Amino acid sequence: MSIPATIKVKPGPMNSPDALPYTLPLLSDAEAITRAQNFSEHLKQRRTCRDFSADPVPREVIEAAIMAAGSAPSGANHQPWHFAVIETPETKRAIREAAEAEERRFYGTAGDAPKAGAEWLAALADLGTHADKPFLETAPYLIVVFAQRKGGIDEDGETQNYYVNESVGIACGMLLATLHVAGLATLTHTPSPMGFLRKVCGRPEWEKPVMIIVVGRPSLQATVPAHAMRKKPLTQIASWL
Ligand code: IYR
Repeated sequence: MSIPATIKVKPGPMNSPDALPYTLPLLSDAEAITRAQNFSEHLKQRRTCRDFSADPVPREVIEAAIMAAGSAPSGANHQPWHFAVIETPETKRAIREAAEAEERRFYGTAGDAPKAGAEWLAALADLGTHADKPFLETAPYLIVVFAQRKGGIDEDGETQNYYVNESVGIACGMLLATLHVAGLATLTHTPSPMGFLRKVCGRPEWEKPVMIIVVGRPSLQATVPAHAMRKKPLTQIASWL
């Protein structure tokens, strides 16, 4: 394959005075299609995993995935996220205990009526989830994702942030994609409510915990619910106008 030419874009009048040229490799249509299809096929193999092995994974993979997440687009480029990486057994245990206590209230296995409505519980029946979350202790890493309501780019805790949910959502997608490319299994876990994570991770009150991303290798017994394999076709998720 020949080395792709590059397009150089001249800083134009719409750009800031210190704008830098933006270049991308110029791919043939065939190459662009192949790359997009291959990447799509690869990403489609990602499954949510709920049964992790205790095998360690390299810290460098986690670091690279967080750097990928940190390169996500964000409102005013304020990068309104923080990733707390949990690796010690004590902190994992603290998170598991607090999360399971909330989940027992959610599923109604704590004695009281479930906090989740009947429709929600019925929707989860397809996935077979329940209040026990052993993976929070088994998996080698938990990444707790925080959204910063304020902080700006210099994290002074004062400046307003913008499109925080959207920005953090995109960053989480890039984190998951990078971990998948590295051959690791992930689970987006959202105990509700999850305010306890702020305290466990020592984060300030203006940060909102968004999710726990559990990272590791699937256990040898790991399975995927058939329901999770059902993905909507292109015709259902896209329209062309
Ligand atoms: N947080 C609970 C419930 C749960 C909710 C949704 I929506 C899911 O897609 C999966 C689980 C739990 O983790 O079990």
